[in-house]
Amino acid sequence: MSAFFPEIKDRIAYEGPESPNPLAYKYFSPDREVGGKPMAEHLRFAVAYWHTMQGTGADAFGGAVHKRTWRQSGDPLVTAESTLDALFEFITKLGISHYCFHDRDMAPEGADIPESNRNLERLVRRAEQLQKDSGVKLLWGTANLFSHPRYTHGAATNPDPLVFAHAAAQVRRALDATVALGGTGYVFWGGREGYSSLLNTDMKREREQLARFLRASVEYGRRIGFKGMFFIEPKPMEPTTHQYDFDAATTLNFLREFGLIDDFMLNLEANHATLAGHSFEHEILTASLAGKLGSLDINRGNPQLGWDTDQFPTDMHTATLAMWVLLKQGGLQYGGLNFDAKLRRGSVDGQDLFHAHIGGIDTFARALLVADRLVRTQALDSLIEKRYAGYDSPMGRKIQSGEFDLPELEAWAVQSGEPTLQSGREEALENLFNQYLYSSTIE
Ligand code: XLS
Ligand code: CA
Ligand code: CA
Repeated sequence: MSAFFPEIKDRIAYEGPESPNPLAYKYFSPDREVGGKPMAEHLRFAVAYWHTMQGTGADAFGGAVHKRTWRQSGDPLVTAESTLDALFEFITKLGISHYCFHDRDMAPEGADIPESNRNLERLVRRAEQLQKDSGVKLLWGTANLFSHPRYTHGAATNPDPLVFAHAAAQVRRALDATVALGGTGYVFWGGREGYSSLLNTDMKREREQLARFLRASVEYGRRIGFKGMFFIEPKPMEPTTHQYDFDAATTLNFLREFGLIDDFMLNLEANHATLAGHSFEHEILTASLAGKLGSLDINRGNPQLGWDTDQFPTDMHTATLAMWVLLKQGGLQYGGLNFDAKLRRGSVDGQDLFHAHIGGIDTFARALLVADRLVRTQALDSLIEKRYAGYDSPMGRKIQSGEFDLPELEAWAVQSGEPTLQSGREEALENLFNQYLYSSTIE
């Protein structure tokens, strides 16, 4: 139990908002009941295998600086096994419930497809056992279709059908693994599915290929008994200049255009939302209104840097608005809150992984409490409703029923005269929101 994080002796405990202990939760109290169910069930936090276990702090200007005891072996399979063991020790000590992985996070790529498959099967068997022993669960699985050199020009959208086939082979096995491990979701993030120049790109063909790939993947997944949800994760750019799954609205349109809308929901990431020029809450609401809010990748970008920095989430404002929308749609049936976030290069210690996750967990735990209070008091919703009260008048109702024509409305406008301009009260509402945010009542 203490093989990889000996400096953390016990499971991180809830000690309340005034605790001076940096290795304790101030707000996350898993069994506390919120709106009829335990806090932990609302949040379903997941650790991201790729960042948390495999992050090295490398950036474009320098290599690995985060040294980890679980990757000391020179043998890739032995390293894969100890990385998996370390993941379970970490999640257990954190006291949360889930993880997410890419096929190539869990098991190293072999010399050919059969060897890669054998590696994955071996690690999946070990993960099954670790899940059984610890009670930790898989939230979602995915395939890494972007790191290997063969995917330089994309996977499903690659101009070469043999690359398309390699990607299909990988998704097949990643789906097998997700089913074996009981994942409730399977994610497709675009990876290199996009383009850097229209001078060499047949966009029509590439989008059609992507749709064919997704359809075949859904068919295979259902055939092998996958009962969870398929998610698409939008991102506007990086690594390509223009990704086909740009944002929630673009992705929903793509799914509708190709008849895939019934088979997918969206996995939305905060940093991808801001890269697309949106707020996280805008993306979440866009998906929720379409009945397609499936899961969240929680992190944050950096407005000064403007790229996909994947920092741990600490912004209460955004987190609260996210939880507010989420509660109003009745939670996430198949998804959860996945920490797709990495340590800064200078945070070199294993202990920093605990500080980072504790901060993110507490941010969303407090956000859940504030959002729950906002929903219960209807403080904002009742004011929003009032703003549209004109539609409760006889003519307002008529307009809403759609049974009107333009001359009729002209006659009404002439008879009624100029409308009174009403204040939107934006500043007052910001104050009200802050009052909820910083109130100690929820504690
Ligand atoms: C990259 C994505 C990726 C997906 C899973 O920017 O966030 O990590 O979540 O492939
Ligand atoms: Ca992500
Ligand atoms: Ca990201």
